Parts: sequence; C-alpha cells; structure tokens
Amino acid sequence: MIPIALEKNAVVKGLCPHDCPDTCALLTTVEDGRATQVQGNPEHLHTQGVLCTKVSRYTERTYSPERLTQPLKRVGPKGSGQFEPVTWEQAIADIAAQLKSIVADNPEAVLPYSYAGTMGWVQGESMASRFFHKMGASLLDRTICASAGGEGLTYTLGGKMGMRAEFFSESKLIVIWGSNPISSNVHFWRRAQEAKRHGAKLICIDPRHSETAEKCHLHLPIRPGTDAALAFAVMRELVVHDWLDSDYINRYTLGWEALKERAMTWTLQRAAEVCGIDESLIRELAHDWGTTAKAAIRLNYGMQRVKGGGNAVRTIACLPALTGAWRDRAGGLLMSSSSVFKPNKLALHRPDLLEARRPRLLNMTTVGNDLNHPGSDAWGPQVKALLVYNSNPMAIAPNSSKVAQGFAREDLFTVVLEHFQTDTADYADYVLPATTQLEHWDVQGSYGHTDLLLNKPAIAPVGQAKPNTEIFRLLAQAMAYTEPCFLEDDLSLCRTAVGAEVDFETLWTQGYVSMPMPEAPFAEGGFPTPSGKCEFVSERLAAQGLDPLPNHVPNYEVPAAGQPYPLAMISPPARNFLNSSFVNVASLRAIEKEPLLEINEIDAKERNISTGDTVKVFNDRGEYHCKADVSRRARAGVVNGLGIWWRKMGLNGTNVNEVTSQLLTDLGRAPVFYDCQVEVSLVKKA
Ligand SMILES: Nc1nc2c(c(=O)[nH]1)N[C@H]1C(S)=C(S)[C@@H](COP(=O)(O)OP(=O)(O)OC[C@H]3O[C@@H](n4cnc5c(=O)[nH]c(N)nc54)[C@H](O)[C@@H]3O)O[C@H]1N2
Ligand SMILES: Nc1nc2c(c(=O)[nH]1)N[C@H]1C(S)=C(S)[C@@H](COP(=O)(O)OP(=O)(O)OC[C@H]3O[C@@H](n4cnc5c(=O)[nH]c(N)nc54)[C@H](O)[C@@H]3O)O[C@H]1N2
Ligand code: SF4
Ligand SMILES: [Mo]
Repeated sequence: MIPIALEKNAVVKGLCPHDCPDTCALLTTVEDGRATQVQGNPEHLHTQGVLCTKVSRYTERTYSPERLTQPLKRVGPKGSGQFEPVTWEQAIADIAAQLKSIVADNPEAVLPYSYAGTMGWVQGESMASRFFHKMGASLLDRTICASAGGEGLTYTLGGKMGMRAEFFSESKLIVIWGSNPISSNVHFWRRAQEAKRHGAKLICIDPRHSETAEKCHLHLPIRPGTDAALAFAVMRELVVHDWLDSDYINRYTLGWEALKERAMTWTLQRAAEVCGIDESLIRELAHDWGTTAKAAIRLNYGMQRVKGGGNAVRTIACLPALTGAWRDRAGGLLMSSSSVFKPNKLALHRPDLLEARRPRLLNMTTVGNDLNHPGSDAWGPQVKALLVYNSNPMAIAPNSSKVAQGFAREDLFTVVLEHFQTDTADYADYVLPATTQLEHWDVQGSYGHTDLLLNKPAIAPVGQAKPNTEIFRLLAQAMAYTEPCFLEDDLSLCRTAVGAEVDFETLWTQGYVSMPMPEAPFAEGGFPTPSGKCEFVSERLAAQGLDPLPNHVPNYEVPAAGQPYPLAMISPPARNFLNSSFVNVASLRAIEKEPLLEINEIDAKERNISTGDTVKVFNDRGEYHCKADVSRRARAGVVNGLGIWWRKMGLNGTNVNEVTSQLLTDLGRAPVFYDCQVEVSLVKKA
C-alpha cells in the first residue's frame, strides 16, 4: 500500500532501519525504477555522508537472487526447508483459518515473536500490535538486547538518555566501556577519533582486545561480568584522592553516604583480583576519570549480557555525578538516547483493543523453554501458533537446541515474515515475503542520537513482497477484524507514530528533524527520576524487595576448581554482520570467511590448538564447531565466539547460541549471552 507514486529516476531520502545506534540518513539513487546506489546523506549531522560496509552494499541485499519473492507453504518435514509457492490469497486464507480455530479455544495460545530486524515504528509494531491486541494473543516481553542495561540506567538516571553524541568530539577523556564502536557504532568512533586528534585520551574496557581496544591509549581486559567491581574501585580512588565534586553530589544526587560505604570495600587489590587485571590499570583509569575535565563514558550493551548486567550499568552510571562530569556538554555518559523521543504507542499499537483482557506476557529470551511448555493452569495454554517477523530466533535466541526442539513441534503452527530463507524460516508452515527499507514507508528515532527520520519507498516491492503492515492488514481482514484502524495506510501510520508535535513538513522535505534537547542535560541536575536526582539509592528498587544500592553481582557461571568448563565465552558480533542479518550477503560473508573462535595462546597451547584448526566449543547445553584463531584478541581464560552465523552456514549446523543459556539478568529479564562457561577441544588439524 503506497499512497504516493514512485519516481522512475530520483534520489530518495530514507533511513537505515537496522539495529544500530547510528540510525543513518540514506540517499537511494533510482535509475529507471531500479535502486543503483545507497549512500549516506552528507547533510545529516550524524551520518556525515558515510555508511558502514554492510549498508553501502544494500542493493546487493535487496536484489539478491535469494530474496523471498512469493509466499511459500511447507511440503516437507519441519525444518527441512522444503516449500512450494502459493498465492497470497491462499496463504492468507489458510493462515486465518488456522488462527481462527486456535483463537476459538484460547487466543493466548498464539504468540507473536519479533524484534529489531527493522527498528522502524511502522514496519515494527504498528499494524502487528493492533492485530495481536484485537486477537487477545499472548504478549511478548522484548528483552533480547537491552532491557538489563535499560533498567539499570533508568533506575539511576531516570531514563534512557545522556550526553549528545556530537559533543564527544570535544571530550578530553573518552572511556569506551563494553562497546566496540569500530564495528557497531562507527559514527561515534569518528567522533572519538576527532577528540583524539585534539588530544583526548581514549580508554577501552573490554575482555576482548577488540578492533577498538587496539586503537585506544589504554585497554583494561577485564573478565566478563566484572564491570561493577571495577567501577567501585574507581569510586574508592575518587574518595581516597579527593577527586569528588562535593557540590554536585550534595545538590543533585541521592544516597552518597551509603554508596560510599559500599565503594570503600573495593580496594584496588580486591577489584584487580575479581577483574583479573593489574592494579595499575585501575589506578590509571581512576586517576584519569578523577582529574580530567570533559570526561565522558560511552557505555554500551556489551557489558550487560551477564547475570549482574543491570547492576553493572547502575554502578557505572554513578561515576559522572561523583566528579560533576555532567556539568560540561562534553562530559557525562551515553548509553542510549531512546527516551528522548518516544513514538505515540497508544495510537500506534492500540492496546485499547484488548478491552478488559490482560493476556500473559512471555519472555522472548526463554522462547526455547516456552515452546516446549505443555501448558498448565498457572502458566496458561501451550503455545500453538507462532508468528515471527523482524527476527530470527533460531539463530539469535539462547540455548538453541531447546529453541530448535520447540520449532520442530509438528503441532506448532508457525508463520515467518522474512526477506530471506533464514534458519527460522526453514521451520515455518508458511513463509511470507516482506519488503525491505527501499520498498516501504517508515519513521523512527535513534538510540545513539536524538534525531527523528522518515523513510520514503524508493522502488516498487521486489517480486510479490509486501510490507509487514500490509500483511497484517490482510490477515486482519481475513479474521474479520473490522475496526477502521486496520485500514490505516502506512504514510498515515508514520504521522500517527510521531504525533502532532513533530514538524512533519520538515521531516518530509529534509528527511530528518532534530529533537529539542539541552546541550548538557544534567548540568544542573534535573534527572527524570522520582527524586529529580541521580539516584545512587533507589526507593523503587527497595519497594520491590531488591537491593536499593548498586552492587557487584557475580556471573552465574564462573570457573571453579573441578568444574568441567574452565573457559568463559563471550560472543560479540562479527564486524560485517548485524546480528544474524547480512550473513547471507555473499560479499560480506567473504570478508568474515568462517565462524571463528578467538583463543589466547596459553589456552590454545594447553589444548594443542593452532590457527585454522577446527575446534569444538561445548558444555552441557550443546556443542558448536568452528575455526580457531589463536590471537591476542582473546585474554587468557576467555574465548570469543564471534556471532551470529546462520546455523545452516556453520560447520556442524549450529552456532554460538548452542552453548548459551536461558538464565536471566538481575534487572530487566534479559539474556546472559556473555555469562557462559565452555570447554574447547580440537576436532581436526588445519
Ligand atoms: N557491525 C555490527 N554492528 C552492530 C551489531 C552487529 O551485530 N554488527 N549489533 C547491533 C546491536 S543489536 C547492538 S545491541 C549494538 C551493540 O553495540 P555494543 O554494545 O557497542 O556492542 P558490541 O560491538 O557487541 O560490543 C560489545 C563489546 O563488549 C565486550 N564485552 C563482552 N562482555 C563484556 C563484559 O562483561 N564487560 C565489558 N566491559 N565488555 C564486554 C565485547 O567483547 C565487545 O567488544 O550494536 C549494534 N551494531
Ligand atoms: N550469542 C549471542 N546472541 C545474540 C547476541 C550476541 O551478542 N551474542 N546479540 C543479541 C542482540 S543484541 C540482539 S538485538 C538480537 C537480535 O536478534 P534479531 O532482532 O532477531 O536480529 P537479526 O538476527 O538481525 O534478525 C532480524 C531478521 O529480521 C529480518 N527483517 C529485517 N527487516 C525486516 C522487515 O522489514 N520485515 C520482516 N518481516 N523481516 C525483516 C531480517 O531479514 C533478519 O532475518 O540477537 C541477540 N543474540
Ligand atoms: S547499520 Fe548503522 S552504521 Fe550502518 S548504515 Fe545502518 S545505521 Fe548506519
Ligand atoms: Mo541488540
């Protein structure tokens, strides 16, 4: 449904919808109805005319011969990937008939499963939410990425907001904490480089000697899940050396005496032992943080994928207030800016369609267990239908063998809306071809800057692909949902999403608008917490029976004497993939070559492993085969299994998530991908 005619030859303004903090403004060149080039808009402050390697190849992905171009119906056993084409009419009618019979029994037996394949507010959860709300389907708790850190940040600062990305260029100290921006936040890295040219010191805190760590002045290769211990030791040094801004603390923070008492138990020696690094590194970090004006932290989600992830973010988020770093626009902290502008969810998602019903909430992180649950009075009905869009759970959810077992259930009816025949699509009863960003309308904000962007379609849908919105419109019609909201077109949904206060004219002509936000948001306090202060102590946590102060919460899985799995595994993204997206783009896969496990020389030698050997990574949950890279990117005791390969492109049909667990974080009910002990053994010499 495209209400505006497409031009045959044009440069069309759009936005990159991928799950990336940069949210670039795109310019797509269309020649004779075909997109020939996708470039960054040079006028957009945060894009600066530059895209990452992945999206500069967007036409290759869009016109890939592997694009799904027609609806498919399963003809072979589940997971075999055997399908035959059907018409849209038949697919929609069959799906609606199946859903009707399940819904008649209990609508909560239907589960939507979606995440951020597109972060667009329209192709994300607009028509889809309306559809599931009207149905009364189970609700999905979307926790797979950021909810531990998001909650941690919100308890301390009051919301997902912080420094403005552009002012990192002026900082004199940038601590890059749990993030590899060269790979995952490349436009921020350009800012950090600019600051470095003007004399800033860059410090990286990451168990992996990442591409970014390599280019910083100082690297603290801490053990996974020990960030809070490090932050407490920094606090103690700030106290001991009197590097505190007492005026800021007195005016704008809550609970310093209690926090100080806890911090004072973290001597350099204690933290160095827990973190597995030299005391001198902690001393240098604390000295720099305590004595540099314009000191900034770029905190990111890599460090909150462990049991104590929420508390780690709470602890680190205290540091800028202690030194008054927030007073300067080039000081403070940025983790996410997504609270600065939120879509109008009531109008877009229409939760009112639920009326008096309050369906259960199922956590997307535990989909492996949930699909295998037989149902009970307390838990609710067994899941009988699963509708997947904007996500590839077979590859990205933890504990894959459980996920695969669930998806393989013959009595589970599965529909997958996709661009490609992913691992998840292989298990579908129906696969429905979806449009890409070049083919549909959308609008969205960003979690790395504070602009709002509009995406106009540049080309007609490839093959018979349809936007997610249109697919849910057709399903609503077939289910006889007659509310007018199921007829709203995509451009109108864009307007609904942003609401009346946004200047849509500017969005339309320029492609983006900047949201008003102070240059230094917490220079004079004004934290959006209940107390209006930076809350070291949280009444809201106390009311839930939780520790009101941040703490170091050790990992679930730690190396211990006699324990069979001595190596900690983290699985950060490979640079040229975006989660499991782009793995099937030939030119990008050619750069990444094969699934890799980075392993330190010491650990490799003990196991007779050399670079290029095929190795097995395993624990009680499963095993995963890949190629070894004996590398200084891995510290002793920690292996890095770069993600997230499609299972079917892996060496033994599995990927890293074969060994990760379904345990949850301290706050936010999120996954603990990087809290995972394994053993590694040689399979075959190179
Ligand atoms: N190219 C590319 N870009 C991406 C993505 C991608 O897959 N590929 N994914 C996107 C998504 S979904 C997200 S959420 C963001 C994530 O963005 P970031 O949070 O910046 O994530 P990563 O690049 O994964 O960096 C995480 C870093 O944290 C490190 N790390 C792991 N465990 C710990 C720990 O316990 N403590 C500390 N201090 N560090 C730790 C890892 O080694 C890794 O280098 O990036 C987005 N951008
Ligand atoms: N081991 C391990 N696992 C991880 C992580 C890790 O670091 N390590 N990272 C986690 C993180 S941070 C995240 S965010 C999740 C990401 O998990 P997902 O959000 O599932 O991300 P992707 O793997 O990129 O899969 C998105 C899918 O959506 C499809 N898609 C894109 N646009 C559209 C559209 O417009 N319509 C439809 N119908 N489909 C579309 C893409 O083709 C792609 O297959 O993975 C998590 N899993
Ligand atoms: S993935 Fe990130 S860096 Fe690449 S184009 Fe999209 S928003 Fe920009
Ligand atoms: Mo993510």
